[in-house]
Amino acid sequence: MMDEEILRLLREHPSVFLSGEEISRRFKVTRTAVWKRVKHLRTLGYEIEASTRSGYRLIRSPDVLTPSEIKPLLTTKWMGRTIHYFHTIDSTNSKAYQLALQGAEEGEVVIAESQMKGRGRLGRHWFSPPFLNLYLSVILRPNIPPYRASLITLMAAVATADAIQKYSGLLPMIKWPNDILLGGRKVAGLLNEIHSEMDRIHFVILGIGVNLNMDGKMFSKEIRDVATSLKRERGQTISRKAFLQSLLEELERWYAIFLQEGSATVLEAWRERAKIKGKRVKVTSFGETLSGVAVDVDSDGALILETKDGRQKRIVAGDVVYT
Ligand code: BTX
Repeated sequence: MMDEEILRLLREHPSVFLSGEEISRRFKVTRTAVWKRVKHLRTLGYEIEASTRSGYRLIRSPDVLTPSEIKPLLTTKWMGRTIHYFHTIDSTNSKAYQLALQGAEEGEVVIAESQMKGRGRLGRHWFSPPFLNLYLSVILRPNIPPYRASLITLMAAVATADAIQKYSGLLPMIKWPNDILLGGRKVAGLLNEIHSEMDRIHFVILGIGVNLNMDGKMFSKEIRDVATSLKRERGQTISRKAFLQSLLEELERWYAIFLQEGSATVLEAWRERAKIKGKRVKVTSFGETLSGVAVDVDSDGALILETKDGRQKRIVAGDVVYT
């Protein structure tokens, strides 16, 4: 807590030194205690100039996703205004789920620098090394029936793809239902979990993982050929803070569009990014694998597949491979 307060004070006076005495007076602690906090902040990557005569001055902040780093950058009205930040956590989705059960509000966000048990769909693992990427979960409380919840996944995929494009100039594609690809490789994944009754959603946890600064060799062997990062594609280090700001902005914008205009605008943007119509695909859904041609997604976000015998199948969940 005191670290955050000291940082706030130093940020408020970017071009002058603040004396140790002044800081210690403000927080009613000794000058030695202030010096200890400064040393600690330095270990976190804050570059703080210290002079025995003049005091302390903040030179540069590290690219960490703490609330005090993120909040001044936020342009959103409500999304991400409350941030639950963790250095390490099992899974941001699990934490957000717990918080939502305890009454956390729509727009509260859980962010972690790394995840020990980052989750993909169907019990799969999401590779989540520290300080390189983005792992976040947003709590939403949409007033829609549960059968329409997969539209939230589509909405979030569009928002994530837009944030990537706006930030990097690269052109991401969406693969049904939840992969964001750059150059055919997965740069981001979405895991949405809902808590609902038969006809009412209590909340949706929108889990988003975006690979930002991982280099090729940092990916585990299993995913090296199928995964990528923005840095890998763009050849430049990405500011995680700036990207997060962009992502929250796009999520807030697309969620508002979804709530106000219904699914049509979201689906149009999704189709434009997915270009799925006419693609030959193999879909695995609930243990069954089907081959055919993708026709479209319907108004609830389900995939419509035309099988060899000319019949159309509606698939609500599954994995797609292009063939
Ligand atoms: P998915 O089931 O579609 O994808 C998981 C598969 O993707 C894995 O089996 C592996 O092959 C591959 N993979 C694993 N890690 C990565 C990675 N970092 N980059 C690219 N490919 C990878 C996708 O599930 C949903 C992922 C959501 C992750 C977010 S992070 C924040 C939130 N918290 C949490 O626990 N999960 C979500």
